[in-house]
Amino acid sequence: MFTLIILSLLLGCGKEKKGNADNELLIPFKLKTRWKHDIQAWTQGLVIHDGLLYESTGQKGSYIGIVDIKTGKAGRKVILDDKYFGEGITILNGKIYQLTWENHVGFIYDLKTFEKINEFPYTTEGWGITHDNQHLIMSDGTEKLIYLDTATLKPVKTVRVKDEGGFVTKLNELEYMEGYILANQWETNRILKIDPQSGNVVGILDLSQLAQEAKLDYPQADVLNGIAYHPGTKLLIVTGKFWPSTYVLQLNQ
Ligand SMILES: [Ca+2]
Repeated sequence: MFTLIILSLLLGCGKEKKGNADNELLIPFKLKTRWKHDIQAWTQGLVIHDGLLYESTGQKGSYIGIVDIKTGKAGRKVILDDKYFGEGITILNGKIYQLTWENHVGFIYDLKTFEKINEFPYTTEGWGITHDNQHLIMSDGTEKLIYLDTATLKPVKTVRVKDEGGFVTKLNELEYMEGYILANQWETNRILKIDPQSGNVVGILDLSQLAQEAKLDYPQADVLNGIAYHPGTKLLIVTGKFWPSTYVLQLNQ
């Protein structure tokens, strides 16, 4: 009996501690405005570059497009062949890098012309991608952030993301923000702020309210996905798969 009591106390304490730790990490934010989002867009990646919003999508007819924030529709597009399932994108040195999910190949496009200029292989699945100006950084659905050399496009380093409960898996869409990496954890309403030196989760953005609103506005709205950071205004732009809105947030951190 005594053992049971001790055990339940220990378990209870552990649970409470984890909950409090999560609360301490919560990043407060203010919703600045809403933009339209295409309810047919199965969002995989989101990027702001030179004042333009780029979105990549998955499923059949996966594309990369420049989004008109008044309509949510992508105007100029590059559409993948149906055998490819598109995933995240990032823009570096005049090029767009795009991952595919289970095809083990990434594509590189000229940013101005949208013409495909190269491909690169990888052995893992492809999920999210961003960069820190030195390396491309990709996720593969596990706890790993895989750093790629921009010249060889080969992995040079792996950071494993963890919180006090252990490794944090299902890292999906990524965004680099002021020395940290933001990662949406697939099938949750959370965006994690990660210290890339240690792999530690140092902040949590809980976007449950936005996900609820998206579902109320459009019941077919799926999971949170899509993070873009605008360094000039320090605003964060987020959306989700089939969400009717894209949200512009100011983080208080
Ligand atoms: Ca992104």
